[in-house]
Amino acid sequence: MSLDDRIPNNVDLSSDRRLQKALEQWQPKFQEWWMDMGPEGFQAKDVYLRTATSVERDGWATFDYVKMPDYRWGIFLTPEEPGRPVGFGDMIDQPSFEEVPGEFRNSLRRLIVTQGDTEPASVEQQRLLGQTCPSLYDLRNLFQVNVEEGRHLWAMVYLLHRYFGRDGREEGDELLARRSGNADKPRILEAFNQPINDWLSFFCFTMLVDRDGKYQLAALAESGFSPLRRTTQFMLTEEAHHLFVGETGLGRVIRRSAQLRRESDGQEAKVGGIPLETIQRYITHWYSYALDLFGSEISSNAADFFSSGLKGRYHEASKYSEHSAKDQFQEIPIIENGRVTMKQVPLRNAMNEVLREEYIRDTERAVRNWNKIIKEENVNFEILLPHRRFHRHQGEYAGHGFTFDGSPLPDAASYQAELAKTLPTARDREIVQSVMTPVTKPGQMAHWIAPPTKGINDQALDFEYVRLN
Ligand code: BYC
Ligand code: FE
Ligand code: FE
Repeated sequence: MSLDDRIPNNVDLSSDRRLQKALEQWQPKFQEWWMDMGPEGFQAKDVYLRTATSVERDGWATFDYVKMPDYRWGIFLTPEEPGRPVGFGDMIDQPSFEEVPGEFRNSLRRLIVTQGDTEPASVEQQRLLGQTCPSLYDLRNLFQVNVEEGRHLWAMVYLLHRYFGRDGREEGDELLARRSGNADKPRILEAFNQPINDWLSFFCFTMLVDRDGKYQLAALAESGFSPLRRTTQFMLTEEAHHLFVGETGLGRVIRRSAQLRRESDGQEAKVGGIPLETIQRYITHWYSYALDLFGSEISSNAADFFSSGLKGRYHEASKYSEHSAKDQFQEIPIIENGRVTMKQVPLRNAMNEVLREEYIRDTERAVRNWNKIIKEENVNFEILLPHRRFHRHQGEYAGHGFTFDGSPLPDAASYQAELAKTLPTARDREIVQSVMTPVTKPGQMAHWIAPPTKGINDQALDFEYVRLN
């Protein structure tokens, strides 16, 4: 571990002067981007942050007050696994790739760039949220997520610089040039161009979109390209907290809304809460965009990624016994003449759908837990996930109208009516905005959200997680 180098790392950066120099030239550009596009209004504040300082399973992070621009963004790979072969696809059992195989160069670069692009995008999307934080605890979690997404960008830029030479360096610069939501230079994937203007959206995003990140990273953590495998494995350690923030954040909003609904006879908006129906519509919005992130149900890209050993299935090594996925098929419902029809697809071409299914199961688990919370509060309401066909912009179902439950709709007008009922309305957004007033006294919580069950790193709930003075 070289923690005191200009760029903290465990990749022996100082032994490769050219690479070190190239990354040290990228570093000030990253810093400049962080000052421009990172959390607005809090760059000079002390934040109680964890910093990755080791890749051991226990004790990999150090907690302390840090000003965000001084955060030690580093390059950390999990330890080498000598002798671990490619685990799936056509190159199965051959030695893992330590350099980029020429024939896979383009697909690999595309995977790394797509992954890398999401990291700064999310920081851009979240940059104004500090100004309306529901508590110092939540404010700190927002910033923790933001600095770690910055580190994930570093992880991808390291791969680009180290393994892709000049075009890798150009891609590294492009990652700082695209902007979330910008019409001329948008981020690559659509969920990362959607605005996040309030904390309900933030919790939906970290619950549902960071969770796509978990599954994509896990698929890349099976990669036969060893540096990609090792870097994504370590990213997943940090990612767990992002998912915790999202899942418990939504759970806390749901609990508070249920309490206020009971106390106000179903008038939670009148007593400063967010109606459960509004929460439902926000979840519906973000879930449908998150499903798009898995790509087309039938994808030759996905088949290529799998064949070449670059991107596996979720827990490929531990969960499956057969790793070629050859001569196997998956039934995918497709749309033909306005009807849902089953189509047999080679399993390799269905890998996006296979990963999406893991994601859906995991999300359904979280929804069951939220519904338990609502029950505990003695309120009669159920959060539902829309059908996977509903409101999709990518893949087989894009361009077709479906109900929330997934039934085909005959025309554009009926689809528009369905969307008007199921997606956030102007009134929903108004209600949510109306409760977004900052709460910044240690230990205090905004009225619309229940407190968390415990603090960060065993600190008390009224710990000063961010020093604002
Ligand atoms: N929006 O065969 P298809 C995270 C494009 S999140 C816009 O369906 P493929 C994080 C696609 O690029 C995890 N465009 O797609 C979370 C292709 O374009 P081209 C991010 C889309 O390649 C929160 C065309 O449509 N990581 O880490 O099989 C905070 C048709 O392609 C979208 C990864 O995504 C979309 N939603 O699968 C911070 C992993 N979907 O080439 C961070 C790396 C597809 O025709 N990426 N397109 O111009 C991949 O594995 C694949 O690229 C995808 C798409 C799964 C995304
Ligand atoms: Fe990330
Ligand atoms: Fe994340």
